Amino acid sequence: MPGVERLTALPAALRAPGRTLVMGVVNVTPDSFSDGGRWFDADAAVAHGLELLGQGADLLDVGGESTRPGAARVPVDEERGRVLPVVRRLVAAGAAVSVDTTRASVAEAAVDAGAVLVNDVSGGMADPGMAAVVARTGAAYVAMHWRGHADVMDAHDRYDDVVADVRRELAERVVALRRAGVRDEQVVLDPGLGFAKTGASNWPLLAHLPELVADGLPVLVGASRKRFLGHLLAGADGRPVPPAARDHATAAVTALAAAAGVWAVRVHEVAASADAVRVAAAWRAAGAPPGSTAGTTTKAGRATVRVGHAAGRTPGPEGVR
Ligand code: PMM
Repeated sequence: MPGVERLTALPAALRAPGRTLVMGVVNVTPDSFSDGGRWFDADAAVAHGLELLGQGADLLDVGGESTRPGAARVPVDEERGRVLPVVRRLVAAGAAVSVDTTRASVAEAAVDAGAVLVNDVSGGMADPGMAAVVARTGAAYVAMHWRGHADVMDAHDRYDDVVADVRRELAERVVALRRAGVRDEQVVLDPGLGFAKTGASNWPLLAHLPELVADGLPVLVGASRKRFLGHLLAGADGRPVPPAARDHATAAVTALAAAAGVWAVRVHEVAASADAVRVAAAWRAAGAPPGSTAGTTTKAGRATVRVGHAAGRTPGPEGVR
């Protein structure tokens, strides 16, 4: 998992555990496409977060604004009121918490409340104050590839070469973040599956994950229950299967993304992905050179045994093109 050791903004356990991490989704929203409204109440959201931890989530991503295609924006006070109580309570319960927001003020308040990571699906483009907050707080930061808010994003699915274009636009975000004082040690990149990417644009990004990983910063992948999986699994009538029927396909993506060396996957259903990342770690370890200290991670102990070659490579920031 190249670059992960350098993610010093995160607690050590989330930096180089020898396997891909599983981020469990806690949507405190009435209208997310995948689980709309199920955890809208703060008590239900906290209980759900704790359940995901029990299933093996390494961190919990708390969000208060739906990014489903076509969604309207939520007023900032409403978003803050949704996420902060949940962040506080999950942090108090000992969880590593990330806040899924594009707003600098919400990110700052969540970090004050104990969040260790800001997950910004806009990569700093939605709020010009975001990069400064990330620089000032020193929190870890996911910069996702993004071209516009949910109400317009599908119209931005136009690429000459989706892999090259996404890598280039992410690299531009890294440059902007550096200019604002954000350190590379804080940054995780995400290709933004489903965001300004309908259907076919998502598959090349997955197939070429090793290139994004090799660019040198840790990578997060969020394929969970997304439309392109629904279309892939469509029956004879051509209708996409509903979000809740996409979890097995999500776990398959987790296994393949973990084999490609991503730092973390963001998923709604944690148990299958928690198994999948351990399968991938064992697989990678068995391919390590004979005589190396390759090992595997066990579910029972959540042991963090380093996985052979996964720990070896740490390209410099110049690797990020
Ligand atoms: N996808 C969603 C929300 N947040 N964050 C990151 N970093 N990457 C993603 O792919 C991503 C995200 C949309 O899914 P949801 O509405 O079910 O949370």
